[in-house]
Amino acid sequence: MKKLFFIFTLWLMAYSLHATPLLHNVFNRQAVSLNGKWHYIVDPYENGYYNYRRSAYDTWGPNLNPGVTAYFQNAKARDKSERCEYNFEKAETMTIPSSWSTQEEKLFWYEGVVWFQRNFKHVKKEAHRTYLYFGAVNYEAHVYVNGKKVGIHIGGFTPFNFDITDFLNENGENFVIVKVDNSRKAEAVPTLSTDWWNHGGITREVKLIDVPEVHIKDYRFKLDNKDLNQVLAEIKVNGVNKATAVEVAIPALKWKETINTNAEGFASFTFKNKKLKLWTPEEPHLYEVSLKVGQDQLRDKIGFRSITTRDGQILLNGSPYQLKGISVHEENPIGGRRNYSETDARQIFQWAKDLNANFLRLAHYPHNEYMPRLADELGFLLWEEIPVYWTIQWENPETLANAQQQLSEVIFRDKNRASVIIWSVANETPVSDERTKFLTNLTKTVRTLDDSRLISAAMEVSQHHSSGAKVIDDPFGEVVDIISFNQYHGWYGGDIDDFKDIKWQIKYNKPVIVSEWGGGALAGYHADAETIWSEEFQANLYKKTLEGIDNIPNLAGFTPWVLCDFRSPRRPLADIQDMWNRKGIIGEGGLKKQAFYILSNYYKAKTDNPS
Ligand code: GCB
Repeated sequence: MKKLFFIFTLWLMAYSLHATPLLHNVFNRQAVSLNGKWHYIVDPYENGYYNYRRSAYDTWGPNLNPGVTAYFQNAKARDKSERCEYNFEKAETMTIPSSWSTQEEKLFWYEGVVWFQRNFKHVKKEAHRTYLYFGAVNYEAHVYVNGKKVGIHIGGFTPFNFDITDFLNENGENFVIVKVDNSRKAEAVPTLSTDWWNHGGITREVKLIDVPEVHIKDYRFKLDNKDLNQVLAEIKVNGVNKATAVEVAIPALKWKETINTNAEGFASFTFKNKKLKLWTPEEPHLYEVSLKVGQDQLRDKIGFRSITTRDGQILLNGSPYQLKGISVHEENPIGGRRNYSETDARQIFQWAKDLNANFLRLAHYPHNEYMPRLADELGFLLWEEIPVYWTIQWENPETLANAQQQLSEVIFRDKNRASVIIWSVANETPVSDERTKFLTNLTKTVRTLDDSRLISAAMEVSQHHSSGAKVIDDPFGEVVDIISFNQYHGWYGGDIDDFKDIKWQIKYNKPVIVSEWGGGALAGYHADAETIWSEEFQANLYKKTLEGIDNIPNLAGFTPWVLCDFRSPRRPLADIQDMWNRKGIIGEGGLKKQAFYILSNYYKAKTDNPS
C-alpha cells in the first residue's frame, strides 16, 4: 500500500492544485455540514475569473486589488461611491447539494460557470488540521477560502478534500467560494456526448472535518482470497515521523492489537480467525472495526468476503454465484434530479429488493457514497464504473491521467466496501489499438491499487458476416476478468422473436455478464406488443429476452437497462420521451411498468430454484 499511496498522490498532484490526499471514511468522522443555502452567481462569460483581456485574476497574486471583478474575493462596495459589480450577499440562493438544472428552472439547459458562496464559522483548534471535503462537484471546481485559492478538482463524480487550516481566519468568520464549471469538453471524461443529463453543481455533500495533527488517513481490511480465515490489513497514519502505535480492534471477534507503524506512519498486518463470518448478500454480516492513534479515533463496519473467478464462473467466498442484476443511473425518476442522499439510496435499494435483485450496475460513473455503504448493510453486490464512455480522446495523455485519477478516487473511497466486486473501466468504447492501450492502462491502475476485486468493461457485440452469430471478440477481453457486453436485440435492430435462436460466439472462457439489454416504454401507455413505446412492447421484449438469455455461454448474470427512466438531451421525441430515456422499468414519477414484474418474477423463480 506504500506504493499505492505514492501513486495515488502523484495522480492527485498532476490533476489538482495544492492537492491534499483524501481522508478515508469521512462519513464516520465528526463533521460540520456545509450543506444548505449557498448564494450563487451565474457567469456564462467567466467575468468573475478573467479580465477583459482574458487574463485569469487568480494568477495575479498580490497585484489583485479589491476593486477588480474577481468574484472569489467576495468584495462589497465599502461606501456609497465605490463601484462593485457583484454582491454574493444579495445574490439568489440554492440548496446544496443539488443539480442546478433541476433546482432552478432557468438553469435547466445551462452548461457553463456558476459561482457558489457561503459563510461559515470555524474556530481553529490547537494542534488540529481542518479539511474541507466535497462529495462531488460536476465537473471542474475551483475552491477559494477567504479569497485565496485552495485548489482545483477535475472530474464530476468523485470526492476530494483540501487541508484549509492555513486559510482560516483567527476570528472564526470565514467564507468559501466555489467556481463550478460543467462545460462539456472533448478531452474530458466523459467527453462531449453521453446519454445522460449534464447536471452541473455541487452535487454531493460538503463537510468540514477537524482531525488531530496525528490522525488515521487511510486503512484497508480485506479477506485473503487464498485463506478465508485470514484478513490482510494496512493502515496509514498522517502527521508522524517516527514509529507510532495504533490500536486496532474488532470487538465481535474479541480481537485487539497494538500495531506499530514505520517512520512514515505505514503498517501492514494480518490476523486469522476460524470463526470469521463471511459477508454474502443473503447474510450481509458486518464487523465493527475501531482504530485509534493518539487523540484520533475512527470506526467502520466492514464485511469480509472473497470474489474470484474459475472456469468461466464468478465465485463468492469460493462458491459459484449467480448475479440477478439491474443497471442504475444516479437520478431520481421523481423530479429527474441527481440522487445524493441516504433516503435516495434507500429508495433505489427498495426497488432493487422489490425486483428480487442482488446486484446493481452503478452506471456510468461513480455514484454517491451512500450506495456502497447501504449495499454493504442491506446485502447487494455492486459494479462500479468510471465515465470512460463511448469515444473519448484515447491518445491524449491528459485524458488518460484524468481517467486514472477518477478511477483511483473511487477505489480509494470504496476499497473497504464488501459490496463492491467489480471495477468497470469503460462503456461501449470503439475497438482500436489506442483505445485498448488506454483501457489496459486503466486496468494496471486498478491492479496496482486493488488486487482484491474483478475488472470488467461493457463491450460491444458484432455480427458474424455469414452465419449471423453474435460475436464477442474484443481484444480487451484478454485483459479483463469478466466479459461484459451490451446488446439491444429487438430494440436497436433485430426481431425479438429470434432472440432464442441466436448463436453466441464468445472468444474467451471467462464469466459473462450482459451489462445492458432493454427497450423503451412510456409508463401508463398501453397498446399491443407490436406497438413501440407501449408497456406491452417493452414487457414482450423482456419476456422473449429472458426466454433465450441462458443460451449465452458462461452467463454469470445480467443488468438490464435500466431501473428508472432518466433525463437525456438525446431523447427529444415529443409526448413520448420529452427529454427522458424511457428504457426504465420504473417510469417518471416512480411508476412500475409491466416489464418490472416480468423481471421480478424471473428473479424470484431463480432464487427459489437456483440452477
Ligand atoms: C447504451 C448505453 C447507455 C444508453 C443506452 C440507450 O448502450 O450504454 O448509456 O443510455 O444504450 O438507451 O441507448
